Amino acid sequence: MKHSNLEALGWDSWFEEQARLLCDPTASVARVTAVDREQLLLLNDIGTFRAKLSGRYLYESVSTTELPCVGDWVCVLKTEDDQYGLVHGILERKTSLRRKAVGEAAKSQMIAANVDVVIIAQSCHFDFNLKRLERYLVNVQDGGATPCILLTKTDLVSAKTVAGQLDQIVKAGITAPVLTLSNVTKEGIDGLKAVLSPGKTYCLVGSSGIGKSTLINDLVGREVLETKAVSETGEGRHTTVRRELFILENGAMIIDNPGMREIGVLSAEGVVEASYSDISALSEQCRFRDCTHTSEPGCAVLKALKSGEIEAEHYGNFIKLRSESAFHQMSSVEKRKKDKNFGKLIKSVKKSLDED
Ligand SMILES: Nc1nc2c(ncn2[C@@H]2O[C@H](COP(=O)(O)OP(=O)(O)OP(=O)(O)O)[C@@H](O)[C@H]2O)c(=O)[nH]1
Ligand SMILES: [Mg+2]
Ligand SMILES: [Zn+2]
Repeated sequence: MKHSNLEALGWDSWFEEQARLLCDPTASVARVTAVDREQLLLLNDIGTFRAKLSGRYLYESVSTTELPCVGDWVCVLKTEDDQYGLVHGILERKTSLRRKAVGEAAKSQMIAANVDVVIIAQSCHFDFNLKRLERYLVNVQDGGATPCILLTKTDLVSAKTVAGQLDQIVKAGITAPVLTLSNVTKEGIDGLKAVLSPGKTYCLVGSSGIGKSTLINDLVGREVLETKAVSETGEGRHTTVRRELFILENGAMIIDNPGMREIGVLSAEGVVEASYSDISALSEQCRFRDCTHTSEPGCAVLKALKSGEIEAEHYGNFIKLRSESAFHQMSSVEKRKKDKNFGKLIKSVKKSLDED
């Protein structure tokens, strides 16, 4: 296997090693740029092509809880005569962005894989929400990518409103970098472009109608994505319906996503704590190492709450997020159910493969 020009797509020696262990010697590797049901759009150093999951992969990977998603690196077999490539494995993910499926405590949904930076976008106009921002930050932290915050539509609010929002972010102890921009006046776009590095993958997430696709069109330099004004009735709100990776002129990669109405928190033990830097710093001074900061004597977090050093609302968000996080809610019943759901998914994919 030779992967001379894949570095531009994020390939490195770490993935090379994964491929050596996992891929058939006759296979090559490619990156998933979009997923349409069971059909994948792949990209390698030669170009873009379509692929499907091999039956063998599906049968053998029942223990793997994930199917390929945008950003994944896969092992694929394809001859020149084949219309579709056949994917027989996913390389281990360096990072992932997931969310908790709405309404189901322990079920996760993949958003994207092998992302370097997640750009959490909120519109200054009717969308700014600190609690939601914190939820995204927890999920980004959980998957191992780096967060960056982007406030859009600055043309629709006063400079004072933007400054107030920036101030709230800082006051909440959020240390991620924050950028602001308007797709209309283009103010701030150069600032964003300056942080997008070649060979790195960025994932743009946020609510519907905040200008994600408009921004990507601007960055790509042509209308690769449909954009639409949010309707007053709230009907048909989502303009973008699939996740898709685009390569910018400077070589940076950016993933567009459908708007998310809810972001369920899904995190391993300790991740919520880790993304609240002020609370985790205080917790070093708690009397008990496993302090939950709710009722224990000698709790430094409760002390700071009493003295007003941390705000009640901030503390409340932390407690709520932690109790919501999948780790806390996962029961053995749900774990079993999760396995069953995956089995069902495999079955439906197999069925659709058989139909082709
Ligand atoms: N005033 C103003 N309008 C904007 C800005 N950015 C985007 N819009 C408009 O907002 C509407 C929604 O933009 P989209 O780019 O489709 O939003 P999206 O985030 O991709 O939405 P989904 O695909 O549904 O998630 C469109 O009518 C855009 O023209 C901005 O910075 N300022
Ligand atoms: Mg969109
Ligand atoms: Zn404590």
